[in-house]
Amino acid sequence: MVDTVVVGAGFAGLYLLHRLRGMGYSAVALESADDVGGTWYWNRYPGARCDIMTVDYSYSWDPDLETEWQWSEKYATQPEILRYLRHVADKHDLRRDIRFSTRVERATWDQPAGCWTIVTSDGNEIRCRYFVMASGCLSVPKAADVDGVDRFRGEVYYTSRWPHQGVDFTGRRVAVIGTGSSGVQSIPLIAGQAAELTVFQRTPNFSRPAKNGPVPEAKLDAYQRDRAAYRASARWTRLGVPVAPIDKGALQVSEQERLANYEAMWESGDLLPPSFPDLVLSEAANETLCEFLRGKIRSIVKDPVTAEALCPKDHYYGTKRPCLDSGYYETFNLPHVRLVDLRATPITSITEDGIETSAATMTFDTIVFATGFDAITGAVVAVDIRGRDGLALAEKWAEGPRNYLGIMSAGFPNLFTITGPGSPSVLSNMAVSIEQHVEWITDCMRHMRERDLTVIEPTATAEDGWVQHVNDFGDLTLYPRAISWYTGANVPGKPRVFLPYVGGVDTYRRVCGEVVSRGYLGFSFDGPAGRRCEDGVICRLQPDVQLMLAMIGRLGLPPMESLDVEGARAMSRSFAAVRPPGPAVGAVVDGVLPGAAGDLGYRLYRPASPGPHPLVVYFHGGGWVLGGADSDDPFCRDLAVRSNAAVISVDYRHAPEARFPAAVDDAFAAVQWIASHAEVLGGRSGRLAVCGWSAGANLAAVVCQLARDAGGPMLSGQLLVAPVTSADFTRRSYADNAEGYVLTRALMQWFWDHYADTAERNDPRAAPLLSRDLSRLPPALVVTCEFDPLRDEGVAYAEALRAAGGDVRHLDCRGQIHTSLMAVDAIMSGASARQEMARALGTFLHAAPVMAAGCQDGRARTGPPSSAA
Ligand code: N01
Repeated sequence: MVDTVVVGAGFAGLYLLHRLRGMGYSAVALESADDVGGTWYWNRYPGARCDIMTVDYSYSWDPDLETEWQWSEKYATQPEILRYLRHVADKHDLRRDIRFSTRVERATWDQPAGCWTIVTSDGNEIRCRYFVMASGCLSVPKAADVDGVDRFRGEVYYTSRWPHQGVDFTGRRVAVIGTGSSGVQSIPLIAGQAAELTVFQRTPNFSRPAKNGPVPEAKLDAYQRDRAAYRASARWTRLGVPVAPIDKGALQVSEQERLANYEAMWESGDLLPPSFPDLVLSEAANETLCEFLRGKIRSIVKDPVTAEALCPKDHYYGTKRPCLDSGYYETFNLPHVRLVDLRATPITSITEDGIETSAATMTFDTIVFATGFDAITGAVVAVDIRGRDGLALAEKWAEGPRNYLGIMSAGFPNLFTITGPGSPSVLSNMAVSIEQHVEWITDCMRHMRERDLTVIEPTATAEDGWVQHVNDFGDLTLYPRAISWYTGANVPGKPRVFLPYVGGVDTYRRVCGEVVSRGYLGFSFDGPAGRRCEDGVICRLQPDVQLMLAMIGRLGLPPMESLDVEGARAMSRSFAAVRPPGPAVGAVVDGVLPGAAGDLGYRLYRPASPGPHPLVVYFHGGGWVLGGADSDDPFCRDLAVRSNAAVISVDYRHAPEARFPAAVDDAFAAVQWIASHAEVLGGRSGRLAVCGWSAGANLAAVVCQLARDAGGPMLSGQLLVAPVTSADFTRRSYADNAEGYVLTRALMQWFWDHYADTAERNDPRAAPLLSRDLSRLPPALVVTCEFDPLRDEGVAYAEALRAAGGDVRHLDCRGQIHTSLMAVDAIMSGASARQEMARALGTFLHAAPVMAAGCQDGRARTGPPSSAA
């Protein structure tokens, strides 16, 4: 029995062994190769080298190593990296705990004993408390899924399993299948030897010149000046490499500035240069880079047909792993090199003598498969791992991996994965991510030892929450759209799930730290000291909402309620001035209409399609105290574009200058005027809905009640976004979300105090939820946000409308805060809710309008709706 069995003796396994030993744990590493090195042991093809600068792609845990090992090049070759890992193994005497040429076949959790039984390829059994898969993300070669491979009588090589003695291609006719990093790196060197080289390309990949050479001076300076500080800064970057971020998007700068950045990127020979943050988010932004790179390919490759075939057009830059190369595109200008575009002429089979495509039969002496890996999950599910109650990990992950933090999976106690799915892994500098996992896992073991705990396992709640969070983050980006090994799409039959965590090394590290500081949130422990569990979900906000809150936090602004009214209005205006403008609409017209006590401004947004359009009267938010057409402008634009309705955002008098019921009187007067002037406004008569956000939604709800009681105007629907429906602060959402989510309990109190006297707050024109009669109102969509003090009063209003027989839908926006749905083009996770709102408006406005009660039964009622108070 050993404390820990480690699978793999690559970058991760070696550090883990060292660290475990230092902490006094017994450990054995099982390695299928006959030496250390992992990926750098196997991938010996010509041209194999790293493409993150080697000073970054190296260990930071041994300070002496940092000075005693000098990298000869910016991007070290495979032999040099392998020498480095061997040196580390020798220096720290790690080999004595590694069993080479030993493959792990099976691992079974022994519940009563609380340990794992590991069965190896030589038939041995090892029992251990902890079992750690340090088996690498790119270690299981993808099976050759081309018909007839076994028939070929010539030589066959796989870049991922290259012969140790090397291959001499001199005088040979060579085929290379695959143009990922391995193909792109090896093709120029194979072309240098071969008599003929034919490259079979299914999908062109983006590649930039590596410009290899000595480590750049600036980099070396930064690194040598203070190595510890340099490494520390890498740990808190998005990609695990110290790069100064650019805070503007590609579409926010001039074309000149954008192209200058792309040119610098091309010249840098750096895989991860400073780049625009919207490249991973926006199709339009990314396309500018794609086109720049296509231009480079066209300028290098002389034959225009070949150049065009080499231009990636089916994915956005970065969504398939981009490459760095040394003369890749130039290789296609050589007379003995040709490209076969498999999209145009697919391989039909491999024959005894060569390769047959739909267009030709070609003869070869040698075929090289550079066809990639069953990435990220492949090596983990390759072992028959059985957890509690015989649960097979491969079965549990049949529809895609499920785990917590990418580190542990429920049902598999004491099993850890290093750089597993759901962690930054392949989207980061692997050296940094490996060290973080090794340290987190071993710290966790120490935590358990110190507390007399022997078994750890994530809870189902925590795991579900993490899987959701990983997917939420991925879905914000362009990554999941590509057919790539990031999504498992390269392996036939593998479930298509975006596998890595896209939130970045820094965010991920913070989250892992928070899990620990909250008592290992989401993990259950057992052992002689008893059972303990702090259950919960670590990331509940939508990722972009979380980032927005962090950014607002960094501004260090005073709470709005601590300001005077003018100060609060100025703060609101300054927010409006810096956010994205929202989509373009057909026309924007500013005008005035008669309110209850004087003219009111309005802003009309017409869709680009030919009118007349149905009309939506919109009331802005701002606690009846601040805001206006400007503050809610992007949302109104978005609504107009998505719903194809004309949106008319009307002003109303603000408190405290004009207190309750001035805003209500204005809102109702505006709706009445718009209803009778629809055609003048370019709208369609008889198709009118109301909408509002926050205090504006309060007014929209009240207007519907007033219109019903007054016998008109006829309204087709009401869209209430995060509405204020009562002044009751005792609901749970007020306690849960009192602080931290922009709209605070204190701010809401401040708004109410400015708007209405305490006695007036029970008037249903201030608190529509308190109306005694909620029947015969227009169909409604009530939208609430999970982290909003107003959430429960919105829910209560939807329930009350339904109880009164209304046609009402409630949309609960998971992970959103009160203000986030308004942040068009900033909070992308709100887009589906905004689409849902637009769809609801479309349904309202294309159905027959609801007749106000008075019109239907001839008993028009005027005055305020009846109060339940
Ligand atoms: O594998 P890949 P790789 N018929 O999956 C094609 C890392 N790495 O070994 O895209 C025809 O990227 C496949 O086509 P398609 C790095 O993270 C790093 O090159 O599926 N073609 C693709 O072109 C990298 O991303 C370095 O349409 C077939 C190619 O084979 C990762 O490892 C160096 C096919 C596979 O490309 C994997 O790279 C090397 C078929 N049946 C690798 N099946 C560094 O520089 C597959 N293909 C550090």
